[in-house]
Amino acid sequence: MMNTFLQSVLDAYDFPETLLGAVHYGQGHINDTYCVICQPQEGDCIRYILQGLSTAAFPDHEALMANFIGITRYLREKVISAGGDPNRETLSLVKTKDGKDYYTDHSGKVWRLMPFVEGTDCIQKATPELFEASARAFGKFQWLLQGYPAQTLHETIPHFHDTEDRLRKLKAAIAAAPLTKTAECQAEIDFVLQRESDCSVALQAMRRGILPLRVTHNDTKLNNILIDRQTGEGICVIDLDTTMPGLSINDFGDSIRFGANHSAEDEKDLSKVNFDIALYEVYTRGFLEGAQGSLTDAELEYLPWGARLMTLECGIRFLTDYLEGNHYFHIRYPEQNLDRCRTQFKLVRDMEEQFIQMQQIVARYAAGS
Ligand code: ADP
Ligand code: GN1
Ligand code: MG
Repeated sequence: MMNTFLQSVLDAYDFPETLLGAVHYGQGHINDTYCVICQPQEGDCIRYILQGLSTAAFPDHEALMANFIGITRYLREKVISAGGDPNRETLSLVKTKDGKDYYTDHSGKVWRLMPFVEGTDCIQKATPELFEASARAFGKFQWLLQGYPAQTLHETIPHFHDTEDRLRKLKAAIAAAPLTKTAECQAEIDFVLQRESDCSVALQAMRRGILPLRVTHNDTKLNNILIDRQTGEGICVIDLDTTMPGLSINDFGDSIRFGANHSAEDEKDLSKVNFDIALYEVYTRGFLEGAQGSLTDAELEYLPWGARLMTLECGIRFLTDYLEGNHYFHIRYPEQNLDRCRTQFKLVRDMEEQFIQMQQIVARYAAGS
């Protein structure tokens, strides 16, 4: 049985096939994602992804969808001219009955419908081969968007990877939270306060003109890429909602944060949470291959900082959300954001200890690229 609000969203679309139903889908933390299943008269069922955009995360849905349309159109052309399959190698939208790109429900929430990219896997943990494939795809994504008119992109979440601002927001959350809650998180709060100056490393380099702004994805988790089941290549980069001007080192870094370890993001047993430098190495190799020489020497030099900073920043964000009552990230239980924060800080510690090796690895592959 489909609930009535979902039915009313689906009523906005014309499905040529018989609509069987819609089920919750995927492991994203932000949008409300459903898989819609339809049965044609003959042949296999046809699937779609239906997403209700998060109102907590995205203040301006129109701007977000304008970015989505611009980027996917651009990528489509690039894929076609490279002889690829545009229906598998980039996302697209299904129009509503009245010809619109998305549907706005009575509460103002925006919904979009996309063809499901079939024959792919979306994974949470990778083998070294698949991790390297995802790195090639994210590196290539950045390379493909080099010529995109960045000035036409909207900033869908202001200050998204502004780590200094994330720190300020954490401090405000600490000040506003009940004492019992801040006491519970004292070790994590101290961890951040000892690293205040780190929060400025990439931003200062950007302000000084050392690191260039590029069109970047900004949310390069392994589960934001679809891997072709036949070839094992990262075929389609998804979750384009934060694609906007940013730093290349953050795209590199966020993938390392999520993928260069063997535990879940919310693992409670921290003895299982360990940064895996061998995975870091294969990712570095793949990312540089995908970026095809487009990174400057300074960007290469700062890549290891990207990993440390994205991991620290993400931990700060989980902690802030926990202190503020979990209004941003989807959770399954009340302490999940605190558990997530703790894994991030454990990984930061590991990266700090192995930072010289991380720099040496980048230098080795940069010299070979
Ligand atoms: P969130 O912002 O909540 O992470 P995503 O856009 O990443 O939302 O979508 C959540 C999940 O839905 C993805 O991790 C993936 O499993 C799945 N997904 C999204 N779009 C598609 C698609 N077009 N085809 C197949 N799976 C998809
Ligand atoms: C969110 O949307 P999703 O689940 O792919 C978040 C990222 C965080 C990540 C942590 C728009 O990613 O910034 O790094 O959770 N996305 C947004 O897992 O805030
Ligand atoms: Mg996602």
